[in-house]
Amino acid sequence: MATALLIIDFQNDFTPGGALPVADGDAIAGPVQRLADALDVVAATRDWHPADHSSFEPYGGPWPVHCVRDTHGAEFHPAMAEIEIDAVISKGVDRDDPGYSGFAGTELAGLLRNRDAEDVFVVGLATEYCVRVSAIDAVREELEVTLVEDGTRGLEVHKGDVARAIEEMRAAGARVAQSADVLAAVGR
Ligand code: VGL
Ligand code: ZN
Repeated sequence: MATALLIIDFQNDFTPGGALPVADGDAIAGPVQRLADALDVVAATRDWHPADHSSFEPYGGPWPVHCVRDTHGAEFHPAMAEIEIDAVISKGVDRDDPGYSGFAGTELAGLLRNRDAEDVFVVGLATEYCVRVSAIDAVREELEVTLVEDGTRGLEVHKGDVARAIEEMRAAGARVAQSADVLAAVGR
């Protein structure tokens, strides 16, 4: 059985200076890089929206325009350049698909299965949206799922959203750990 790091949407628009910034979103860089070095397979999702995506405010959605495909905002955060990524999964590609889950309508589950990666560590942005939904879908795919808490940050639109999301992931069957403990456990 192999280990995998699933990096959710560590993109310019979700980090300070971006269109939908997560406060401190860039602070996950260290844990994400250390985990990427230590785990067997690295898969990274990216929010990859058309310019008229239904989640955008001008089209009736809740969010400012963000992560429009092939724009600077949709590019991975510069810290990702240090990481050897085995697979990139684009999501939210269709106008009417919210694209919160890295698993819905993508090849991600099959890819992890092909690599025998059943032990999946989840990091990225934002904790209570794409990280939450992806981690819960990973449990549904019968993977062993660990949320690495210091490898994720949230938007916290409402106070307590991040804490509630973490409890929801735990209740669904995900473990919650800190990167130092994961690194110690895998012996690197
Ligand atoms: C996300 C809001 C809108 C995320 C994506 O990556 O968590 N959040 N699109
Ligand atoms: Zn989005």
